[in-house]
Amino acid sequence: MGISTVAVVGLGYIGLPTAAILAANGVPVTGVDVSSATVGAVNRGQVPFVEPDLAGYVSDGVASGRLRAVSAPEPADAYIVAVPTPFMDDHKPDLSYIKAAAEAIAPVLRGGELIVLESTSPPGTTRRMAEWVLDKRPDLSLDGSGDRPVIWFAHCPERVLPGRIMVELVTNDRIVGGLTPEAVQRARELYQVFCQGEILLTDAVTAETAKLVENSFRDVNIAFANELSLVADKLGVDVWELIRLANHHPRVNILQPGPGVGGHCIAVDPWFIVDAAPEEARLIRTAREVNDHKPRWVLHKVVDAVADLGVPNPVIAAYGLAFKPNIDDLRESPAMMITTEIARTFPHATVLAVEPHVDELPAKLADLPNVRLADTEEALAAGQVHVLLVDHTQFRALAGPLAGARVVDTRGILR
Ligand code: SAJ
Repeated sequence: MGISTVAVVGLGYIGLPTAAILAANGVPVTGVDVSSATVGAVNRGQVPFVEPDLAGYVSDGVASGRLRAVSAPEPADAYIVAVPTPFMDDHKPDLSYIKAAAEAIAPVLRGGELIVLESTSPPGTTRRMAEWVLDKRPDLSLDGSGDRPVIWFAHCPERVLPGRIMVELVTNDRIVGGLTPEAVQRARELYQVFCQGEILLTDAVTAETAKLVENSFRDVNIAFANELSLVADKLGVDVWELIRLANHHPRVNILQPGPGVGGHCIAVDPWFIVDAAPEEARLIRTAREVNDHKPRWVLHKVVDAVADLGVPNPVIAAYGLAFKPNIDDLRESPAMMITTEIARTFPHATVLAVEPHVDELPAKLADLPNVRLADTEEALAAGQVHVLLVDHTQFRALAGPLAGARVVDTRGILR
C-alpha cells in the first residue's frame, strides 16, 4: 500500500512543522491535538508559537485544503507520533503521552498502516508503543502472524534545531529504525517525500539510542564549557577569552558557557540514557549535574552583586527568559529559573524581566508580586544590578549602555 494520507499526532514544535512540510509536498495531512486551542489556531492558518517561516507553511497548507487539524485521529495510511516525553521527578521517562497517542490511534486502524514514533524516547519505546496498539487491537499484528493484518512500526527521531526547523526538516539526514525490515522501508518512503538529506536505515532501538546520544554529546560538551566558566572565575581568568584562544588549536572546539542548559531536549534526553544504564553512564550523569548546577552558581553571583550594591530595595534587571537566543520558548529555561529565584530571594527588590519575544509573563513569574515585564530602555534606566541571561541579538547592543554598571553576564554579551 502506498502512503497517500498522513496523520500527525501532536501539533507541537515538531509535529506541526512536520505536518506543514508534508502538506507543502502535496500530501493530505490531518494534524491531531488534544488542545482545542491548537486545533482552532491551526485551522485558522495560525501558529501557536514562534518559529521562522512556519506560519507561511501552515497558512498555505490550510488554504490549499491539504492541512487540517482535528482533535482525535482519523483513518490515514501513515501516522507520525510527535508528543512530549518529559521525565518525572526521579528523572524516569514519562511515556504516558505516547501511550495515550497509541491508544487513540488503535481504534481507527484498518491494517497495513505505518506508525512512526518521532518523540525522543528511551531505548525500547517503539516496541512498547507497538504493544500498546496491539493490546487494543489483537486482530492486527507486527508481522502478519496468524493471518492478522500487519501494522508497521518505526522510529524516526526528530533532529531539528528550534529556530531553524523549516530548513533542517528538509536538509538534515534522518535515521529511520524499524521493528521489522519492511517497516524500515515504508518509513523511508514517507520521509523521502520531504527530506533531502540522507536517510539512514537501522533497527528501532539503535535509532532511539542514536538520538539520545546526539543530545548527550552536546550536553557533555556544554558541561565542559560551563565547568570552565567556574574554573576561570576562581582563577580570575576571563572564560570567553580563554575559550577563544584555546579554540585556535586545530583540534579544539569548546562550546560556550551560559546560565545552564535549557530546552526540552538536551536537558532531558541524557537522563534517558542514565536511566537505561545507570552504572555505565557516569560521564553523562555528571555532565547533567554540572549543567543543572550552573543556574544556582549564577544566582550566587547575583546575590554577591546585590550585597555589593548594599541597598534595601534594589531594582534588578534580568535580560532574557527564553532558553536560548532569538526564540520565545521558555520551557526548561535556566533564565526563567534564575529570574524566579532572584525574585524569591529578594522579596523587597523589584525585578524587571526583559523578554522581547513574549507579550506577557508566564504564570510562574506573573504570580510573584515583585516581578514585571519591562522593555530594555526601562531596565537600563532603572536597573541597579543587570543580569544578562540570553544572548538575543538585540541584547548584543547592551555593551555600550551597560559599561561601568553592576553586571552579571552569563553569556559573554559584554565581551
Ligand atoms: N547552549 C550553551 N552553550 C552552547 C550551546 C548551547 O549553553 O555553546 C545552551 C543553549 O543556550 C540552550 C541549550 O544549550 O539552553 C540547548 O540549546 P541547543 O541550541 O544546543 O539545542 P536545542 O535544545 O535547541 O536543540 C537540540 C539539538 N541537538 C543537537 O544539537 C545535538 C537539535 O538538533 C535537536 O533536534 C533538539 O535538541 C531536539 O529536539 O532534540
